[in-house]
Amino acid sequence: MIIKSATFVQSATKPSNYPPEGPAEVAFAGRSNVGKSSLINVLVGRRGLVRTSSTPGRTQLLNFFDINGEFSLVDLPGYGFAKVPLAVKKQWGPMMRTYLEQRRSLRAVVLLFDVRRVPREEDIQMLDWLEEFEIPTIPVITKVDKVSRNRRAKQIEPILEATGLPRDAFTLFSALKGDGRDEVWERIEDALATEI
Ligand SMILES: Nc1nc2c(ncn2[C@@H]2O[C@H](COP(=O)(O)OP(=O)(O)O)[C@@H](O)[C@H]2O)c(=O)[nH]1
Ligand SMILES: [Mg+2]
Repeated sequence: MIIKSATFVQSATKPSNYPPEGPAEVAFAGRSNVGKSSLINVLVGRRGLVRTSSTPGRTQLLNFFDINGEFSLVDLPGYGFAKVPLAVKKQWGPMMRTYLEQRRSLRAVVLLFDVRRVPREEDIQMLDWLEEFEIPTIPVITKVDKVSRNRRAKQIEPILEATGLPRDAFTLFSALKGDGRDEVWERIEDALATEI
């Protein structure tokens, strides 16, 4: 993928604020701090395009980015951030479900798992919704640089167990080292090219 332009379009919480339906879209989901924004920045090769480690308030929005004027990437609100007020936490489920159910341009969701963490309820909830709405899923295990190569197989066992997905469903990724970048792009390009 050659990136000619990557620009922030707008933030939204509800469909009336989404950009108009049109270009094919791929969204990124996962708990707060799992590395969604870092993954997007590495993919497009723009370190500052998406704010990383931003305040919880800002992360509770859908952030739409235009790439090459050809397709969109969407940074979805994270979950599991301790400092988010309860009222905001309660909005996460409906906000996510609404987007997944209504967004016709959506071609796939990249779902991120931290190599060091056991998946939580919301991760499984996301997988269930993606299945319910028949949205192709690209599961990615991030921060693999935090675990030595010979411990990785053991380390990801709880993720395989909790998700019920086979090892080869996952792409291993590191924003720090760039591992997995090409593989994630390939999977995104396949999804963008597929009519659903
Ligand atoms: N070592 C390492 N740190 C990462 C990686 N991806 C993200 N991080 C760090 O994890 C923190 C959260 O990342 P961010 O992209 O903001 O997560 P988000 O909340 O899911 O968007 C930041 O401090 C990142 O620098 C990775 O692959 N390896
Ligand atoms: Mg983020």
